[in-house]
Amino acid sequence: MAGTGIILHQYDISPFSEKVRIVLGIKNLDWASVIQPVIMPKPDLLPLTGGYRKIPVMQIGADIYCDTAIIIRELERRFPEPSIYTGADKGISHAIEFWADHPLFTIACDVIFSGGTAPVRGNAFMEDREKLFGRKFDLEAMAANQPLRMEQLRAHLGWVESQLADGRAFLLGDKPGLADAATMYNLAFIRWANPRLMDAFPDLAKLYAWEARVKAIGHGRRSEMTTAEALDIAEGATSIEKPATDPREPNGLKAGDAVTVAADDYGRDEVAGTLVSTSAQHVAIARRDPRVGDVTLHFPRAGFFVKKR
Ligand SMILES: N[C@@H](CCC(=O)N[C@@H](CS)C(=O)NCC(=O)O)C(=O)O
Repeated sequence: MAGTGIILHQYDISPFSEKVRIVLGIKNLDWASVIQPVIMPKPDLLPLTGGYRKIPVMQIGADIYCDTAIIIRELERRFPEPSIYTGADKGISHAIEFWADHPLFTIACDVIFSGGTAPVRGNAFMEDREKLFGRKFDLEAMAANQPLRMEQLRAHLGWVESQLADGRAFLLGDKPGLADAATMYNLAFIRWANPRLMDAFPDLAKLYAWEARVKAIGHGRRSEMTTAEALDIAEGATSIEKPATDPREPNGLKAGDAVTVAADDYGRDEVAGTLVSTSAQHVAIARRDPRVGDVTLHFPRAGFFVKKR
């Protein structure tokens, strides 16, 4: 077990996991990797998450962090040095993260899924992802759009190149931070799927040099853990979260409320629990599961809906 107690439920090709792994590298932390399935079912993940199926999920004892935004926020809170912020960039770093996780990630998926690595209709992976997104994919339309998406990718990557124009080593200065991790995982995803797509932009020399620098950061110190070990750790631990709801909650949420939490984009499975704590950036709910006992689940507020049951 890693001395930090960090357990990352993930799989190696998961782009969002790569975002967290880079942050673990920036902070040079030791962590345990628990490999979870790439598609449903996920019988050794759902007891921890109450139905949230996306990857990665971070576990520290009986505290379960769902979504990379809350995972990284918690890593920064528990392990502040070196910081994911490089200076006066706390707001803009999260705005860059949201851009990377939504429009940039969507473009990355579109160029990959129709750019020479097109998945085959009817295979288990595609069927799983169609369920995740709640719609049938129109593969012909995606393939037709792929050249147009490449133009958009070039425009977005052009912003990265401009950001590096003054010779800085990383996006917001001399040190790597959240903006680098969030931007980089998309590029690593495209490169993993099809290096030809990533190498299609000869005018982006500074971006390619930056890509190599971020890659060199590595992933901190990783060890392997089984799903059973992780579930046993949750069962034997107690959450550290204390009841503390924000008195300025816009809709009057308070500790003890029965609520559901769900993503507002894709994979909208509702997780039910009892409200423990809130802030503008965080919500924690408690729930009990027969396998792991009492656990506390943490989600970000941006990108999620919290509803009273
Ligand atoms: N907003 C989520 C997105 C996570 C996400 O979409 N993860 C992908 C893998 S990289 C996923 O869960 N795909 C479905 C699956 O693995 O079952 C986050 O930041 O963690």
